[in-house]
Amino acid sequence: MSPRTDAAVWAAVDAEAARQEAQLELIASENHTSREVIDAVGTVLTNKYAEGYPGRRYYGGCEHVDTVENLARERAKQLFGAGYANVQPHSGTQANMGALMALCEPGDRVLAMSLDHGGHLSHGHPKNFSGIFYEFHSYGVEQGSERIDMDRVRERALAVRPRVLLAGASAYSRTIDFAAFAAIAREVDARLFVDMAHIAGLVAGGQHPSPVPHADVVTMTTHKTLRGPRGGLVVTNDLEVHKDVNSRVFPGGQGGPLMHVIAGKAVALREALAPEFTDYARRVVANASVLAGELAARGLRVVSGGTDNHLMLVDVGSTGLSGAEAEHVLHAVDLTCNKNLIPFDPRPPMEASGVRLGTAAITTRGLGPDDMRRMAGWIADVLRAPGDEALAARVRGEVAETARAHPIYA
Ligand code: DSN
Repeated sequence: MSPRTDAAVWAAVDAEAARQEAQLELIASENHTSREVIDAVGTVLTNKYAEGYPGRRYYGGCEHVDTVENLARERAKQLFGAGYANVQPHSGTQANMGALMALCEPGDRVLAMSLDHGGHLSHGHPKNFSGIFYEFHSYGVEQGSERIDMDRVRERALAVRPRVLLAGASAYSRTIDFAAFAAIAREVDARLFVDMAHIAGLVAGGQHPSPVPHADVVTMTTHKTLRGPRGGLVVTNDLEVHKDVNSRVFPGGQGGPLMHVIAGKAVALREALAPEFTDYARRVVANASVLAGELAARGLRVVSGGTDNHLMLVDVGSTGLSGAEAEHVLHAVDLTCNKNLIPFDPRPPMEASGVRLGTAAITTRGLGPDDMRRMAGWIADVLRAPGDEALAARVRGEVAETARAHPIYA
């Protein structure tokens, strides 16, 4: 441990550590890594330049970081049953940049899930590289079921004739049928690109079908359900795609890899290969299912009627609040979440009609089904009586007690 002379920075870091311990984290894209992952990220590997790939670097002295990157690559391949892995993307968006550049050319058509229906910024937002450089078209969920209908995706694909069909979402709570996406991609002669950022840990833990046997390329982040450090990862079974992804990640979109983060990825991937991780992934999904059911039982509408994975979208319209207001009310009782558009949302994104809740982080700290029942009660109660200070104080106290009973870093 360093002498910590930079009091201002360490005060903020310590405050953030205290915040994470004290609040219950329901942001569906966040998690709490192990101490060992944090230790690996905080190492001297941050000092090393290693442009290139193991065995072929532009700098000397890479023998030890080569070992680390090879460990991460081998573990990623083993975990996801893939032939090849690139562990260098600094983020999910940069993994997506590498994958898109590998699969198609600027100006090509890409068919992806609509951002308003749960797709991701890097799946064609007009201000993101994806929307700037490629011609994005979208499919969405159906009105009523609020689920992806594969017949409709096929119709869109036949009409658009994309070069790349992209499956994956940031706010979709149902199982994605990757085999059906692959059949459509074959029919329209498109490449299939799956972004499994949200569900990577569920795939690793056997709680969601894997896209790896079906897709030309699969990207993910390492910090959501996979519970590693912040970063991206790409796997594929196609050697040519792998070579293209490698050259598109570096030098295409990035310079030197973050070797300290790659060490953290290696540690997290080893953790995900352990049998306990399957149990963790199972508990994440079970907790989400209980939470969604209990919220619905308390009269809050859960988009699509529930969840198959780690997250749910809750339509807060019946409370009279916007999603932004609901986020604020929940934050005031130390439940952290984010406002989110719901499908066909009449409100703009910064207001939204829903909140997105996820169970990956609270499951990591050991919360179980009984806690989910109490959580649903807290959420429903405070959303229905946002000005009730006595109620908020009671809920805040119960949240604090639950958080204390389940320390993240004991
Ligand atoms: N921002 C992430 C999420 O919350 O889903 C995706 O990158």
